[in-house]
Amino acid sequence: MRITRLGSALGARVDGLDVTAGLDAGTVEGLYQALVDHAVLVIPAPGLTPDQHMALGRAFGEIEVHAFFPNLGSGYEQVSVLDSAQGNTASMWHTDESFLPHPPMGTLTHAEVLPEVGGDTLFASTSAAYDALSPNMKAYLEGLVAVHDLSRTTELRFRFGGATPQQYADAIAADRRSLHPVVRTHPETGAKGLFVNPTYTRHIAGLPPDESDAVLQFLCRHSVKEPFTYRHRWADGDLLVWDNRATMHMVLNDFEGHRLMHRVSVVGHAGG
Ligand SMILES: O=C(O)CCC(=O)C(=O)O
Repeated sequence: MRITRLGSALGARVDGLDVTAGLDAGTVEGLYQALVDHAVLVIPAPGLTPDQHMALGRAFGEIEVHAFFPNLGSGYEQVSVLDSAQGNTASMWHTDESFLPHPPMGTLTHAEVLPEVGGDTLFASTSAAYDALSPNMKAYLEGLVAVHDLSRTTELRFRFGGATPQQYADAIAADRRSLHPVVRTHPETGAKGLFVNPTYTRHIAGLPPDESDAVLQFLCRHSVKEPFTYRHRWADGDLLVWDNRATMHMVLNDFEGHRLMHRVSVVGHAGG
């Protein structure tokens, strides 16, 4: 297994590994360490089948059924499908399912169909963003807690005519939200990272609404400044693994044609 860095803040390419063949315990350990070190891994995996994809996810832990993406169905519920033809392109910055009490620790996404050009995925390091804050801002954020709410996405679509009033009402009734510290400590590295995102974070608890809005707007903009990011241009068969405890990501919705991804997420635990 050869690891080559791809970005200054995060991202590395892994070569010399046939993930379709199954991995022994030592290799899984090495891969996990590489994930902790680089936060995003790019692994060539042409022809990866859903069974192999799930097996690889299980090497990192229990795999989940995604809260809202469609999946491959019977026996393959843990393989969710992001199909641009169904209107599913995750084009706003987010950390996966941050509205859950324990968001996934990581996600493995495999390119099934790629557009001829475009549709890159951007990643941002939450610890690089935290480290670059002023000491005054770090002190201000200490102890703050934010509400992450799945219905925020439906609300945004509703406001722009992409969801019906009933869908919006159902999303609110489903009440999928959790409180998380604004600054989270990574359980493996001990690094502090900013944990807010414009997709799910609704407000910071206990602050006046205008102050909460202003702080969140600042943090969300700050988090994705270029020095903290890696931009991935997909090649056929690429498998990306990201540490969801250390990153945010979004897809650039700049493409024409079909983009179809299969994704498997690994369940997260208390403390990350
Ligand atoms: O399609 C991608 O490149 C990223 C997908 C994504 O945002 C997600 O799985 O949450």
